[in-house]
Amino acid sequence: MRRLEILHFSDVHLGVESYSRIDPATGLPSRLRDCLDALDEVVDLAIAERVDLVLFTGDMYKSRDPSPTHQRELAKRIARLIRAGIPLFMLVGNHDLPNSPVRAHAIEVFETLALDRVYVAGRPGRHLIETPSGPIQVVALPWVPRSRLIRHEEAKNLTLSELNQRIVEMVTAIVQGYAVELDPSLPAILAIHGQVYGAEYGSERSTTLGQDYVLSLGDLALDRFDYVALGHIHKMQKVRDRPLAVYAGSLQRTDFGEEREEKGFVRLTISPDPVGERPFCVEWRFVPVRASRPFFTLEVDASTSDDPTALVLNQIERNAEHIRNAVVRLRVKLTSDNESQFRVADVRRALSDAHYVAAIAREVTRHHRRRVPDALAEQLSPLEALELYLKSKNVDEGRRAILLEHASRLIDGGGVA
Ligand SMILES: [Mn+2]
Repeated sequence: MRRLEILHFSDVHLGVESYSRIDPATGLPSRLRDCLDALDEVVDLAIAERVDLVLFTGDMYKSRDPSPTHQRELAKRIARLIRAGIPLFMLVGNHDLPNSPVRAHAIEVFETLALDRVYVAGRPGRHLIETPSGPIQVVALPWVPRSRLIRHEEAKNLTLSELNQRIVEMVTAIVQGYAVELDPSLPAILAIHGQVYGAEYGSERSTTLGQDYVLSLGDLALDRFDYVALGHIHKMQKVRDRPLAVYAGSLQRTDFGEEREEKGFVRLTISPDPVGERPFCVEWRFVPVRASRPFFTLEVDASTSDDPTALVLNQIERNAEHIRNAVVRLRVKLTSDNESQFRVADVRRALSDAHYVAAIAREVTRHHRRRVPDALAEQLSPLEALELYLKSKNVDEGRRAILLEHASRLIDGGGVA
């Protein structure tokens, strides 16, 4: 065997298009473009470096019902790999799976077509893949839906954690069964879509993380594998060293929980190693994706400012580099005293270099109301009271005059039908 060059990527989520601008010419959302550009970087590098295998560890789409446009765009990229003679192995993730086992999963069509060098794992299995540099073994563990392993009558008497425990036991036994059948003279990869113990995930992901089964890598006959390719968690991370186990992470950020995560994919080389415990050694590097859309949160504490708008505009200017082309959210702290001085239209205009403004969130601290002494309150006319109120809210004079004029007309107009 020669050196095996492998590219591992994951969690594409074609169809996640929130925070998009709509291209007026094509009507397509800009975040679809982002996803496709990232996917192109994967395919371009695989072809430029003539890798032996491209490995995808699940969640190709946002949902199990991708649109024809999403399917066509993926098919174009797969066709490029096929033309270049590069084998592609794809795992099915939870987002790609239908509810019913008789329905097709979202990438099943590529299996049904029986394409040369394209492998799709919708269920656990052991695969022998011929690559330009020799054969490699892949044990596949796609997402396993609860309903496929445990019958409904059985499941209804179990708690969630008992159910998950059962799934972990079954899945672990399946992997161990495949592991003993592996040829120790050939390199072997374990490819998993799912959560494993010891992995970290972003704070704001509103998925089912926490409710699903969690695998313990140490129980999965790891001494038989040279690399564990992981998918499902969007944060790129190495989970262990021997054998190397890595979450490639997603190619794009899907929400602000992933703001600080670097996005990309994994390039690894498996080469013969005459001295090691296994006959192979693995080197790897993380390749950042240039097309990954930055996310940026700007927090401004304007609670002591007389002119919160000016303060925020100044902060926007200082952070211009982070804001340009990014999905931006602004969080500004105000008080009930200066809230009315915050001119959101001006702020929005100043953010026009952003790719998308996700939110301008005001956090207002309510001060104790300035109470008008009771005796005085008795003497005030409604208009005078309103004027006092507007002054206390720092509404400027011109606007105050307009509001008072309208109020006066309302009060004098009297009769409401
Ligand atoms: Mn997933």
